[in-house]
Amino acid sequence: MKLTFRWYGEKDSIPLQYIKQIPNMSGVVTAVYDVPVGEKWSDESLAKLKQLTQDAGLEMEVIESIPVHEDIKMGCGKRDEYIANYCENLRAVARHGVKVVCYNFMPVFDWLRTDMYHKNGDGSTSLSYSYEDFIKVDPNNLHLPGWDESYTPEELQGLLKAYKSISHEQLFNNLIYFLERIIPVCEECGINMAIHPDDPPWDVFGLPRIISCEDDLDKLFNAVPSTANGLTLCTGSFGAGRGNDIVKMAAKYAAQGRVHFAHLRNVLWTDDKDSFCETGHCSVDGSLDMAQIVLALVKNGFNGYVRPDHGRNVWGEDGKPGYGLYDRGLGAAYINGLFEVAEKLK
Ligand code: DNO
Repeated sequence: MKLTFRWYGEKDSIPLQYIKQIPNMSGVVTAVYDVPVGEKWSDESLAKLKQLTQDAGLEMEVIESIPVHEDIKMGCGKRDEYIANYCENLRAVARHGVKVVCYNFMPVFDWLRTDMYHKNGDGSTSLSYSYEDFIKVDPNNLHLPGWDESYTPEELQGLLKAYKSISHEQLFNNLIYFLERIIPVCEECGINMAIHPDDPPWDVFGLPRIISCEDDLDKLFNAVPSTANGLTLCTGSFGAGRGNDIVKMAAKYAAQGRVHFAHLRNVLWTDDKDSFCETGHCSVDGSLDMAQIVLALVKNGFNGYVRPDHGRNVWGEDGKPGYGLYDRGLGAAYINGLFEVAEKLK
């Protein structure tokens, strides 16, 4: 595996040098952040990112994400133009040595939580999702932690209304339409696409979600068989869905050569509904067996990119929720240990 770390570009408060100091760190996972969704990324922006990471002794082989415009997801408006731009972006990142592109196909919202600063008993804070808090949210008057500034209230209501007429099947067909056009470009320029699962893995506010479980993945891979059509195995996202057997999924999709990227983190199920809280990475802290997941990956030939995912805020750090330095650093150390043992003993 290649251990990586998410880095939000020059605006990230974590210096590249600190990332490089994490044992066995190979590179960063990053993106061009100052271009509106759907537009083209310039070679200059990519060259600059590449230069900065290279100067710090790090690689830039994974992009997370090239976001997908809502017109593509809804199958309307300027979708073909946005797909053409997407293809250009794939060619551009490939020219800068990128091998994997992580993306998602979740309507309107990407991840969703009800609290970004959930206070844990030990004084650390983490992202959490409470079923009780979620059902109190009024979809007509949405205020969501982390999303409040992404859309104006009118834009948000417009999007929610537009999606009312889009079924799961239509959304899936729109994903396939998109993949059928971009995967040949990926094959030509040596990129693997790694779709990120729905987080959490169920419909929210009546919005359809289509990458939530094993059946969804089977359907996706059957429709577009190229292995360039692959997966980001995000253990925390799938793991919030209690019906998902992550160890089985890790083994199955690694064996198919479809796991191009793994986000490794743990979650703790906190009630008998859907609620969960993000924890430290270790198995003992949450509901997922991280060692069995890593073993399943390694035994089935996984040799892709890995990153620690959301960390808590610990040791007084006031980091970007989920993306501080300390707890992700601890996660990285733990991931190194799991892989070393799995690879030696497999
Ligand atoms: C959350 C991330 C996601 C991920 C996107 C990929 O912290 O894992 O936002 O980057 O879903 O497109």
